[in-house]
Amino acid sequence: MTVVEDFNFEDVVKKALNEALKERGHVNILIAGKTGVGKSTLVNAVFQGNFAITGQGRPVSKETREYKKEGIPLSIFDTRGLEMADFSETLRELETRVRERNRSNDSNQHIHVAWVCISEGSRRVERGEEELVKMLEDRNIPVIAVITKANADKGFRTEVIKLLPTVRNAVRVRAIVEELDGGIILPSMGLDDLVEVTRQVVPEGVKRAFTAAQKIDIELKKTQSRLIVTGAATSAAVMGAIPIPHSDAIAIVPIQVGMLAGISATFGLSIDQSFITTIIGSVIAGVGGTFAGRTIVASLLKMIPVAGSVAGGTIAGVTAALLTTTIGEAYIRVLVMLFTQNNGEQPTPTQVADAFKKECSQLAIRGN
Ligand SMILES: Nc1nc2c(ncn2[C@@H]2O[C@H](COP(=O)(O)OP(=O)(O)OP(=O)(O)O)[C@@H](O)[C@H]2O)c(=O)[nH]1
Ligand SMILES: [Mg+2]
Repeated sequence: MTVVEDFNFEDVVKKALNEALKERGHVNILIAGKTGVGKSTLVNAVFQGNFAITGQGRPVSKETREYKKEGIPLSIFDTRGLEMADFSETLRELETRVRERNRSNDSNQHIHVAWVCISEGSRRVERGEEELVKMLEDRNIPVIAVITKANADKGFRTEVIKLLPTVRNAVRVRAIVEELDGGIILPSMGLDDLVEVTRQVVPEGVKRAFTAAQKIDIELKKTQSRLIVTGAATSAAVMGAIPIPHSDAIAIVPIQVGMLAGISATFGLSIDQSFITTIIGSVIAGVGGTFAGRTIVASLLKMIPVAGSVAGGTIAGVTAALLTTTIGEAYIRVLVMLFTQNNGEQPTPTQVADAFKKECSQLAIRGN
């Protein structure tokens, strides 16, 4: 039996999907702060999917709730009660949970970063907040102080850093557009800084999950996706250079399917098998007109049972790499456009498939 006959399209897709999800990981963020400081508003401003207002969340302890959303690789642990006179009970409970989670062998379970939110208008840091920061740093969880509802610093940020010396950074944010008397409009601010600072401190293994879940910095999704394209192009070049008759074009298909799944995951699309199959359909429909495209399409079709009679072809290493890069870059362009149009929220599978098909057919025109 040859390598070619071993391939099964469904298996290729399933494997690509599992790997993309595994490599993306899951990021867990603890958000603490007095009631009303703007935690939920902040979460909704930074992350996809109206995270904090969708439902009540699962109670983790008396004062903490966990928020998750299908398809988004993020959990938010929303904690309050630290301003209460008996905050030590809240803190102890939280410490137990954090210790349990961070002992897990599965790093996707750990709390990776904490945002301790203090409203700028309050002009003070509470004892409970100081103790919380200390407790988290003792457990090696990086803390970022978030100064919410920012509109007049008056030296407060410096004060926060002085009182909470172990925080990695203190970021002033305004999560919503604010309208002052007299029609003065203050735009939102600081969200991009908060995303950048947070991305820097989360562990390497969940940076992709964080990049996917946030909706502020689309460039970040693009940069991270380009690394996937480069890796895939290199693998494709290697595969294309191995002289196995009739199998080399087929051999690069899993690489390209993996690349498309990886980019989808990095942008924060909710992906499943049918989604990936659909976007591969977009490539086939769009790029099929070019010479190099025909080779690839032929090999793709061969793996889809209905079209099994179409012959596979051979493809040179350089062509394989170039084609992989072209398809990857086209897909990134499409996702950047759609996410930007959608203010960082994910487009529907149909929107992605249609736009990608269109982009690929433009490639076909250029390629001829
Ligand atoms: N002006 C202004 N108002 C804000 C900002 N962020 C939040 N708010 C307002 O503050 C109020 C409380 O915000 P939430 O996000 O519900 O606060 P929270 O911390 O989640 O409150 P709890 O869930 O009760 O602990 C809402 O009316 C928000 O619109 C901001 O940056 N500027
Ligand atoms: Mg809230």
